[in-house]
Amino acid sequence: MEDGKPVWAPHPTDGFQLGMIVDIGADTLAIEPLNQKGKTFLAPMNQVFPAEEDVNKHMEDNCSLMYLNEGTLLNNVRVRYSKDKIYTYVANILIAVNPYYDIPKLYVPETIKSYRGRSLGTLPPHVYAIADKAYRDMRVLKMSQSIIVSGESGAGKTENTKFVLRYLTTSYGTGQDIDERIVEANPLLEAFGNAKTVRNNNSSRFGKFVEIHFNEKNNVVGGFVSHYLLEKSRICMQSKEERNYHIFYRLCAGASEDIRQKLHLDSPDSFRYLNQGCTRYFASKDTDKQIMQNRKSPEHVKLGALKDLLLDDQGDFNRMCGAMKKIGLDDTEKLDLFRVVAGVLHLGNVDFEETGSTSGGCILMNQSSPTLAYCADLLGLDQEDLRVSLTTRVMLTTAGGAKGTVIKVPLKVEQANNARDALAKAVYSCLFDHVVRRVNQCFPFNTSSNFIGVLDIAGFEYFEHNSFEQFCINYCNEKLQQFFNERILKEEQELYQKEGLGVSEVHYVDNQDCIDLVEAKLVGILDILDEENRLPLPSDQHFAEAIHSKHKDHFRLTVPRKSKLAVHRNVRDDEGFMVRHFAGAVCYETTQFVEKNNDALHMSLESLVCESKDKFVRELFENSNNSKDSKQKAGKLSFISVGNKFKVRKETGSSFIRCVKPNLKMVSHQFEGAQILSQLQCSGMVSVLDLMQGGFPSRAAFHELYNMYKQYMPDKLTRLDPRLFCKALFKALGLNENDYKFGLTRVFFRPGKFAEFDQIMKSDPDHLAELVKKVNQWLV
Ligand code: AOV
Ligand code: MG
Repeated sequence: MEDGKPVWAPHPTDGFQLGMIVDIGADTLAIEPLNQKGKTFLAPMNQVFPAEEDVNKHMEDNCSLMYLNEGTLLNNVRVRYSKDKIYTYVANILIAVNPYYDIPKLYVPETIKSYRGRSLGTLPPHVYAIADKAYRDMRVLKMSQSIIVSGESGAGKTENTKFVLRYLTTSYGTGQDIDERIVEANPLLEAFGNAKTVRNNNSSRFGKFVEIHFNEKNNVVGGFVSHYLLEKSRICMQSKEERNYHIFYRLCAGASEDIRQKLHLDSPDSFRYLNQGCTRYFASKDTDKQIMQNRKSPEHVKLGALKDLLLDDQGDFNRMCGAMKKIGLDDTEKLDLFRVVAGVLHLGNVDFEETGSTSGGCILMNQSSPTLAYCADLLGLDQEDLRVSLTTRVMLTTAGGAKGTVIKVPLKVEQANNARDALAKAVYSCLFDHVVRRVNQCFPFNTSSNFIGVLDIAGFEYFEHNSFEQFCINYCNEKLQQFFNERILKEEQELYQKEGLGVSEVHYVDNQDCIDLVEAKLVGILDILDEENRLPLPSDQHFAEAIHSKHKDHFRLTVPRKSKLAVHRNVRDDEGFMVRHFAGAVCYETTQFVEKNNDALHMSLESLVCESKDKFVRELFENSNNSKDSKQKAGKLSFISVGNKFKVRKETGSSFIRCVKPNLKMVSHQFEGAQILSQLQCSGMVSVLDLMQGGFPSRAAFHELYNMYKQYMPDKLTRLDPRLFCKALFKALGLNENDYKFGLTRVFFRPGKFAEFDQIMKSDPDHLAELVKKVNQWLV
């Protein structure tokens, strides 16, 4: 960095601000902001970066900039966002900023058509270009492809995933039902697996990997959805401004009178599982306005539905029913789903109170209420059996040598509440498994040559209170980050090698130690947790102690400072642990870890539902193999497998889409620099830039350059083969030899140098004539 040249220096809210270096200290720089003369401030040297000469210029591929660093990346993304150009490449990686409004024509059928068969970079950056690249790679390399979509909640992962699916089925489908079904499965999955949270009105509370399968002619033949980690705690409890899964409210709002009566439905306010959170769709006026802009459906506008917030769920109910019909669910199947949903709602309303007797058990509160009867009826259970199973627990005693005597232990109120909630969670999560299974039956295929898979899982999460869910999600992301590092960095090095560039190896931070900390046999946190669950009296506290004692001096693990955990709750020091993830340190509270890993449904309840009179309910449990041990394994395996899936599937090609949330208000045209910067850092984009800055990020094949520039050049030169043509041209132009390298098939440029070269070639005619003269001279 030189004196007098503009630099990007840290700014608390914008991320970076433009300034000039006015003094250089030992490890700090004195910076004078460009727009605030005289307001000089100090900044750490490693947080100040050279800026481009023209900061209003933007590039489709960030690697075409002269300086590759977090300052120029953030600025490039910002300038583009302000012009509604939400997509930007960093080499082959796509950055997608959520616009929070419908950008005209961005996704229309004509746009889909225009991207078909076009290589990356020939048209403006787009999620369609990534989809088409995956398709072409699959066809040419005869190899399945994965597209990994990541980003924080509300960044646009699910929307972009849907655009990819829509693109592939439209462009490469056979025009049959199946294409439409792959797209229409989404509303159904979202009804059961999405909910309103403070971060996203339509937040996916499960991860998914959607595969589109192709035959040997590379046409769409079917699809397959795998899902991971449905957030179960939400079924029984939501925070104030959040909601339960959409389906509950939609059913209450939209069901026909006939169904309402059959299922004894009422307003959401009357159900415990719904009335702790917000029972309406939109929490604030701001989001209402936003949604109003987003939703263009005529029925909304006509009904003035946004005033009456309930009506939105009604509209969504109708849309969902439409989608169900399109994918082939008949009325009986639909009613099966609704019956179980209603059953869960009524189950939630069952209340207990102390008996007052010495046995210390509990009884049903308000015995005359029909709640229990409704629930038993809807789930096909015997009312009396249900009551007994909720208030007692069957245990096998070993006392007095009489091995295996069955006794019934009365439950305390709190235990009965837990049993009820465990049952609700088990029923609903089996129902969700069923929905996914059912959706998969809608696009079956006999044979498939290859697939393109799209992974949409929650990104790295870090809240004020972090529990088991965040732990699982962050662990998944740790695995995905490792995969990203290996893929991007390894590929880059392999390319340099293949082209004979002789560039020294690039280094990156390996996070294997963090992954081991979680998944290692016996000493990994997951195994320690399982071990805890096997104890007669598992406790969160003992679990935390076990972790700390097994990993005393682990670089990635520390005991959180008291202040961190104990701010709002009375949590003891040892009831938590802090993990240094690749994206930052996160403090986990172990409260409820044991319970959440377990979600134990006690034996009597389990056998009760397994023997339900209702065939549908019975099958829900049969198919999901709900026995405690296998369920525990399956639950854990499902998220381990998110990460492992990619390890095993190294043989698939992969592309990355990094989604970015522009602001916390969920509004359009607002770019909050600092928090966008932190997302770019977390997603590994900044490390990629570091790699590129030291390497040769822009590259062009000889024949491409030849075709691009031969029109400007004299005949003598165009008779050379493309490689020699380029060599001669570069020499004639007097390009600095440090700025580029010739590989076997292409030329590699240092950051920004290709753009410089291109500018010379496309300069005004006089200048070009001058150039041609030079080339001629050189050739003589
Ligand atoms: P997420 O999948 O990343 O969050 P979504 O894909 O659900 O985020 O996006 C959140 C909301 O942003 C959507 O409901 C849209 O209103 C809006 N949005 C996203 N992308 C676009 C786009 N390209 N054009 C217009 N609006 C968009 V989460 O599932 O919460 O992690 O868990
Ligand atoms: Mg989502």
